[in-house]
Amino acid sequence: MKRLVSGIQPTGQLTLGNYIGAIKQFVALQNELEETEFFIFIADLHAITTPQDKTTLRKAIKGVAALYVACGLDPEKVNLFIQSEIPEHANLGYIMESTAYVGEMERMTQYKDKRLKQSDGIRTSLLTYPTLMAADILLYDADIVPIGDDQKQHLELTRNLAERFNHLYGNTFVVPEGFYPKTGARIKSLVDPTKKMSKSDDNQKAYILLLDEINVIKNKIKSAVTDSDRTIRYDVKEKAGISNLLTIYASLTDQSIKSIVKQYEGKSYAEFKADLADIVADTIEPIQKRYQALIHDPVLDDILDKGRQRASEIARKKMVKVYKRVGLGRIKS
Ligand code: ATP
Ligand code: LTN
Repeated sequence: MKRLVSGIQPTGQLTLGNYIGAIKQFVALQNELEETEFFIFIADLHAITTPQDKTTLRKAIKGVAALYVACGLDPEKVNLFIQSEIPEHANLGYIMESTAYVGEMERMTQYKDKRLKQSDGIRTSLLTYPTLMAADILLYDADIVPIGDDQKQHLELTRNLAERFNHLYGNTFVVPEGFYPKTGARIKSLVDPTKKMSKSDDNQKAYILLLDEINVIKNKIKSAVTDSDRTIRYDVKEKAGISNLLTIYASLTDQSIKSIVKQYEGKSYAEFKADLADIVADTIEPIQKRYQALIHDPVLDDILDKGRQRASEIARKKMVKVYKRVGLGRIKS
């Protein structure tokens, strides 16, 4: 049986970018992939690489879990759990720090970008973040890791670390493959379509939150930055805004961009945006209803307990093997 692993951070609230780039893929994959066990976790340890308010963080952890299920993740098929509840993630993270080189960490573009946004007080864990991510994946011998393309570099590093460790200590880890969505790999900001849609953006108009009010969502789409030209066509360089909206349209309706462009030949941006606003609203409204029903339901804790139990079983065994390979601790007589 193969294994699929992916994580999502409980920082801020989930955006349409997260939905299209990650959650929607998980939901499709859970129904498509046979003979594959799914491990999806809330990466709360990753969240504290930057300062967090503890009450907000606690709330976001369960909120993200509830939203995953509301978006269609099936707890019968998927082990959904919280990263910090499995201490082996941090344990293996340290082993990965002892496998990786500082130069490799410093070359990570996400680190370089995030460091620029902060002037001082940059936490060491922000630098070593990719080693924890590698641990998240290697702990479960993941074969498949679905991620947005912004995480490609981290996955490449994970593959290198797995190979390096296997070479140093003997074959221990499966070298994972990335799995990138065809459309919607990177949804862009609605205000500056050259940047990715990010929940940590300072401008609230840049992103659509899955829990934004429906009217707010529609307005954000309608006021998305486009260009002064009038034709609706896909051209990321010249028409980044419209191209981004086309990508969203295509992902949510499972149509090709080509057929959408044809459908809107001769139509105005306003018409196109109004239709897209309805499509986005129709996707998100039922998710919000399911979320409201679930967030205070004890069944959510049952789901997270069940996920933790299964994840823990595998993680514990793996760490015993890793410690043995590295020569840590004592051999039980
Ligand atoms: P931040 O925006 O605060 O940097 P993030 O949303 O990128 O955070 P995560 O919450 O860890 O970070 O992302 C979860 C998943 O969603 C990842 O697989 C990531 O690649 C994907 N994702 C995030 N933003 C987008 C986006 N704009 N388009 C497509 N996928 C995205
Ligand atoms: N770094 C990822 C979230 C993440 C992840 C993982 C994804 C943490 N651990 C393991 C896949 C597998 C992000 O910021 N999107």
